Amino acid sequence: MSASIRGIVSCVNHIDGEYTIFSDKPINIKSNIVLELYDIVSFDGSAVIESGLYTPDIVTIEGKSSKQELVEHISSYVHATTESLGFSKNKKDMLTKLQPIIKTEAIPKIFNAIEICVAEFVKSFFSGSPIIIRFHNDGDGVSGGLAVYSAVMKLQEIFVNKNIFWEMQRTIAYDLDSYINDNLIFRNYDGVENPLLIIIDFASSDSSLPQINDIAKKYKLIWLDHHIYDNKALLDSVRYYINSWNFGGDSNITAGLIACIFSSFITNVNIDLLMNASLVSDHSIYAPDSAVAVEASTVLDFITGTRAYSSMGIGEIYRLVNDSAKMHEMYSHAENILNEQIEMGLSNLKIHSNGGIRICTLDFDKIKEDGKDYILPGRYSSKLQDVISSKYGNAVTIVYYNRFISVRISKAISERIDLINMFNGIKNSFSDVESCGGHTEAASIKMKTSDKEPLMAVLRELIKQIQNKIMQT
Ligand SMILES: [Mn+2]
Repeated sequence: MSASIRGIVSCVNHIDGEYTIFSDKPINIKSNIVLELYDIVSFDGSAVIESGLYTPDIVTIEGKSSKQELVEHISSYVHATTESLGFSKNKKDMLTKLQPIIKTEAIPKIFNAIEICVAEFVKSFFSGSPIIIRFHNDGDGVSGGLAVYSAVMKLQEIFVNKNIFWEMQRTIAYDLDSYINDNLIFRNYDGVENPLLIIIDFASSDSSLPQINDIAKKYKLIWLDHHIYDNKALLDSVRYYINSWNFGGDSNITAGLIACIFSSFITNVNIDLLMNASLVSDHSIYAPDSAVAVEASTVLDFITGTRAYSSMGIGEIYRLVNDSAKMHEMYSHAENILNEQIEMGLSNLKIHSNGGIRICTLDFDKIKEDGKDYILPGRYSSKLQDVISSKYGNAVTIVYYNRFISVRISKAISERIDLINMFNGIKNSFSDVESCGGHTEAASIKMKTSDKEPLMAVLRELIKQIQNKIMQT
C-alpha cells in the first residue's frame, strides 16, 4: 500500500465516468465504481501517468469530505503553483512593457481586475472543472483565443485538465445556439468549482442579454471585450466583465490585448506577436508599425474569415502562428486572394455618387467563384470599404448577398447617417426584414427569405435614405 493515493473528488464527469481527484495535486482517473463530489477515495497510484488519465484497478471510497476542506486544499495548492509560475513578477513585467506603449490610466485598473479573473481561472483549471473558451472569429478575437491557449498549454505542463473546450464564435451575439450548447456541456459535470465560460471579443449587445444573464447566474463567466455597451443591469449581474470602456479606456484597448494581459500572468510565450496582431487587426491607435504584426493580423483575419479554413481548430492555428515559414506562405496566399477579390469587387461596383461622397453597392455573388476560397461577406465588406475610402475619401459601401445587406460607413460621416436608427425605421416599414444590428460604422440587415426582389426594394430605400442624409448636412 506504499503507493496508495488518497484524495477528494473535486470534479465529476458523469458522461465518461471520469473524475478529478485532489490529493496533494490533481489527478484524472477513470473509475469502475460511481463516485460523487467530495468522496474521499484511495487507489493504488504506483502506475500513475503524470499527465494523462489513470485507470486504477480498484477505487475505494473511504468517506466524505466537505466543500470547505477541499476548497482549502485547492487554494493552498493554487497559491504555491502560481508562486512557482511567478505570477506577480509576470504581472509586473507585462505592466512595465505596456505602460510606455499604452499611456492610459485604464491599464493598471484593467490589470487589477484581470488578476482576479486569472485567480478564478487557475482555480477552475486545477480542480478539473469544465472550461469553455469562446472567441470571436476575427483577427482580434482569435489573437485573444490564442493567448489563452498558450496559457492553457503552460498549465497543462503541470496538470492536464481534460475538460477544456474551444469555440470560434461566428456571430457577434452570445446567441441561443451557443447558450444551449454550453448548458448541455456544463450539465455533464459536478464540481467544487462552477463550470467556467470565457467570452472574448463579442456579446456586448442586447441580443446576448437574456442568455448572458442566465449563464452568469448559473455558472462562472469571465468576459473580455472592448465593444461599447452601456447597460447597468448587465454590469451588476456579471462579476468578471472586463470591458475597456468600463475602466476608462476605449475600443483601442482591444479584446485580444486584454486576453494577452490575462495570459501574461501565466506565460509570456508569443504574447507580443498576438498582442500586436490584435491591435493591427482592430485598427487600434496603439497598433505598432511592424511588418510581422501586419502579417500575423492578415493571416489570422484571413483564416478566421474564409470558409475554406473554417474547420481549423485552435491548436492548428496555434501551430501555424508558431511556424514563421508557414506564416509567410499563408500571408502571400491570403494577399493574393484578397487582392483578386477586391479587384473583382471594384470592377463590379455600382456607384451612386452624391455630394462628393460615394455610395457603392456590390452584389457579392459577382465575386464568388465556385470551388474557390472566398472571404466571408461581412469581412469582405470591411476590406472593400477600406480600399474604397483610401482611394476616394469618405464613402459608404453596401454589399448584399443571400439574405443579408452589409453596410460600412467611414467614421467621419457615420454620425450624421445614423445607421442604426435608419435600419430600425426600414425594419418597421418593410415586413420582409427579419432583423438588423451593428453599430454606426458597420451594420447589417437580415431578410426573412433569400428572394431577391424584397431585398432589392430594401436596398433602393436604403440608398435613397443615405443620399437624403448626405444632402441634408
Ligand atoms: Mn475586437
